[in-house]
Amino acid sequence: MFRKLPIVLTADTLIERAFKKSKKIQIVDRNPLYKKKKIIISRTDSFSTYIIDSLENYVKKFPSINNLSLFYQELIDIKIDKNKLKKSLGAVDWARKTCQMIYGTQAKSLQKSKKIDFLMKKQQEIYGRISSVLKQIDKELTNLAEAQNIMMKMPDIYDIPTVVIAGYPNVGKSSLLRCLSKAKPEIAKYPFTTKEIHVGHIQRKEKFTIMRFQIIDTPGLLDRPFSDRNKIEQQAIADLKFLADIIIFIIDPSETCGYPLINQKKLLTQIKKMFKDSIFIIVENKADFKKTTSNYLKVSCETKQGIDQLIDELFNNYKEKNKI
Ligand SMILES: Nc1nc2c(ncn2[C@@H]2O[C@H](COP(=O)(O)OP(=O)(O)O)[C@@H](O)[C@H]2O)c(=O)[nH]1
Ligand SMILES: [Mg+2]
Repeated sequence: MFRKLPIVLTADTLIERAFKKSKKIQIVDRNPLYKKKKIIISRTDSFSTYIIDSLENYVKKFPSINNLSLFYQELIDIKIDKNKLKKSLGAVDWARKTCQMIYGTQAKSLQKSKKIDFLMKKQQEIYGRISSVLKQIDKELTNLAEAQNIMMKMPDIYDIPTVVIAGYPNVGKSSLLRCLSKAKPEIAKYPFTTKEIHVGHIQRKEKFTIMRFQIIDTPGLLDRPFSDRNKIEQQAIADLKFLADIIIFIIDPSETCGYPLINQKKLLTQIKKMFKDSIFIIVENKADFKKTTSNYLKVSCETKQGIDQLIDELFNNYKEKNKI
């Protein structure tokens, strides 16, 4: 999602790179005076433009946080101080404009003069003033770099219909995610816990379009009673509310998962209370091993029985609720 953000450099590194690039410039001219003049002008231009363009790129490519989905806004809120970030972006934009102004006004006097001493003095002045502006925003650049670093590690979650899988450990959540996904699920870090988030996708051709779901397994989050949670985990669960159009809750009637059926049903009641707006599909897994007489859909991740029916239910329930 945010992997392609530009890498924000510190003031010193930016200046160093701008110098390095400008020093590579050579000019061929038989007239030694013109040659010197042209080199000074071109190098000054290269130095200034490199810095102005970099600053512009940092601000332009930064995602507008208010336009992101609520899930990301919440994630970002936990890790990043939005006001501080706004201030940093503002400061970087101010620096860009200031550098542009410094270069714009001074560049004209470079063009007019033929005195190498004067040209060199002007060049040094431009270098000095631009460098000093950059140094003033060094802290802001570091802030931006930190914010980007956090965002780049965020899981790729898109604004498309989303299925979240819940149920006690070992009931078959990861197995079901693999069963339903077209490709191997991607694994990303949940930015503020040690937990991971596993994301797969499923799509189906409908009458007029291709309908696509992302399916998410959040190991360690929706698999225990909520009273056991620390604050950060509670927040992570709360964030999932913005995502979960559908919850697939898996029950393991064989109890080979190690948890009695009665506890599994208690967890279901808890999750239902928390995810009031989501569609619930309750499945009994491990049907190859044990089946009950309940009305729940019976599936097996081993033999794939019931999986096609589950996929039908996913698409049909979503379409029905959203009147598609
Ligand atoms: N017999 C049988 N075993 C299953 C089935 N689905 C999962 N398992 C097994 O149950 C164990 C836990 O599965 P896993 O997907 O890791 O559960 P999770 O902890 O909920 O993600 C694994 O050993 C799986 O092989 C199934 O449909 N039938
Ligand atoms: Mg698992």
